[in-house]
Amino acid sequence: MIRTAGRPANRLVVVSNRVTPPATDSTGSQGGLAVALAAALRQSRGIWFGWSGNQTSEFTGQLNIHRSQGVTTATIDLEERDVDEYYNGYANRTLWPLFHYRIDLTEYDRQFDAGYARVNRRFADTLLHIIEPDDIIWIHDYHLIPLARELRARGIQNRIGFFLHTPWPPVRLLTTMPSHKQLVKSLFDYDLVGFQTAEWMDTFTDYCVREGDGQIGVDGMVSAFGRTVRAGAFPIGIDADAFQKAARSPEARAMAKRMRTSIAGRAMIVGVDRLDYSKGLEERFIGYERFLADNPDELNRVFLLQIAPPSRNTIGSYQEIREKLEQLSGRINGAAAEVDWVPLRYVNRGYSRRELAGIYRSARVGLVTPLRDGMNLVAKEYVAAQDPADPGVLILSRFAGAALQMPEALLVNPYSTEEIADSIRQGLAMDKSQRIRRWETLAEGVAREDVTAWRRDFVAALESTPRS
Ligand code: ADQ
Repeated sequence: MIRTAGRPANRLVVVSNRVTPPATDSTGSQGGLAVALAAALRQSRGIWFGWSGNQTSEFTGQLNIHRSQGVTTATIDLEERDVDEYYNGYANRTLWPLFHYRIDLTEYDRQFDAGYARVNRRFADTLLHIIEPDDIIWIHDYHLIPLARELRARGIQNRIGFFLHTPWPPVRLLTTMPSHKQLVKSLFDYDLVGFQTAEWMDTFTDYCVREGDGQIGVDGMVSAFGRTVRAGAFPIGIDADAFQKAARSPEARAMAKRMRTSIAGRAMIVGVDRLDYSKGLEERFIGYERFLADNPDELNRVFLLQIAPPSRNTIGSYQEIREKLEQLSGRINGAAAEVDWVPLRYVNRGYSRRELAGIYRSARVGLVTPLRDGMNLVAKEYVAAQDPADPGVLILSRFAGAALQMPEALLVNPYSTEEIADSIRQGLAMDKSQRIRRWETLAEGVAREDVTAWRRDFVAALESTPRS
């Protein structure tokens, strides 16, 4: 329950594109946002509103309310056209690649714009029936940037905050989008706009100064387009306590035992990612291939387990990355495998959080090398799951938001095949005392800057933001 200065907390209304009730949290197909929000909501008296994931032939706006494992959810179904134009279109073919610096994959289409605006209106129309005067409204991610504007147009006066889970792109990339000003202006209908890191916040304020004739004031106040909003950095964390407990659970132990048998005295390197081009999987495979070529003595003594459940697989760029990875894994295994050893185990399915914790704990190296990532929760989960007496080594991309909080990891440039190969060798060779020293600092940070701190800091900042 959120409490500020001894008075009862206001109710928290969390809004995100997809709502995944915690009971279904076993397949791993949900991303970091869903995992973090379920944890944040369990700790507060609140309600989580968004799309159910179901499609209907016609939008009805009917609300489905559920309560599961301490979290109340309110969902709506979307029309097939909404899913095409808003979700698969504007959100995942325009904003996602653009916000991850991939203008080569970014598609601009007016139908997508129209679908995005329509779904944001539909969200606002339905939310009106839920919002009470003292509620605090917290809207998440790039799918719902204009939602505050729509709510304000319907007379909602509540405090409304927005948190972006992805990076914010540099001005020169963002301005390739035809409707960039309209999109950014709509952020000024929030009271508070949160980013994962100071770096993404700086690129946002840079845009405001250059394109919106803006000025930066004290305490994160940004004025542009004749309006003012407060901006801040709120690095998201994991539910570290729960994850450590998960790592000691019977399911995790059983998985660790199963892994020990299958590892058979070798060293395991692990990667766990949604199958997404932003995660640098292709570059990671090539870096690992290079490591094997540079270190023939390691053949048959090490293997990489890459777990990558497919996501967004109706989109062409996701089908392409999947095909590339299948080819690459075939090439790596074809070149080096022996009758009793394959260098790369490539697994396209999800695991429960407890199983995942057991897998992380069994790995000597955690390989987390996104090309660009808002934060990256896998890096934090890997650290939280380690055995304090014999922890593994985290290799982390310097382009993940998490790198700013985790300098004790081996930081790498994920575009450099040599750096990936060298860091794998360094990670495998690191002696126990150095592993423990680095891990202790990392684990302390993961525990301190956890999901509770993230929620508490964001909500406190939202509550204390002056109203204009
Ligand atoms: P994602 O891009 O989804 O999240 P990430 O932060 O790594 O990326 O979170 C992935 C989550 O999915 C982790 O909790 C992980 O355990 C889980 N997961 C992945 N593969 C799995 C599998 N095979 N089985 C089970 N679980 C699996 C977005 C942003 C990130 C940001 C988060 C939270 O892109 O930058 O860190 O939101 O803000």
